[in-house]
Amino acid sequence: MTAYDPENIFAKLLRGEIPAARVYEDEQTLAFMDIMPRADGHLLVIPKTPCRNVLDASPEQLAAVMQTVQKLSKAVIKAFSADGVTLQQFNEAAGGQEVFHLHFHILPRHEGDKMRPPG
Ligand code: D5M
Repeated sequence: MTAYDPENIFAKLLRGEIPAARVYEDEQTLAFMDIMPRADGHLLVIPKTPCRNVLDASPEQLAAVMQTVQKLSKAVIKAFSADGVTLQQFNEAAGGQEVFHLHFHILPRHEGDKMRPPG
């Protein structure tokens, strides 16, 4: 697997080199609004430590990120009066990954809605 690139955009965001609409932070994870939202309230959750994707993640990184994903999934359902959430996560270019720092998408969903296409 390709090595972690510390110049990826989420690494820059973690270092404060580029802005982000941060919505949640704890010792191990950060969550912010997706810049190309496919649903209102579309969030991304990332570990604060270097990690390319799920294939590269330690059990501790996975546990921390998933705990934040669960917490924020419940929070966005409340905040957006949603009926559920879609979680998305991509690994390597062939798997649809574009930013090579582990991240989970949280997309609030409403009964009968259609998720907007990327872009
Ligand atoms: O796609 C990467 C996702 O990350 C995509 O939904 C856009 C989002 N993105 C890219 N740059 C930013 C910044 N600067 N802030 C917030 N969101 C961003 P994936 O296919 O999941 O790797």
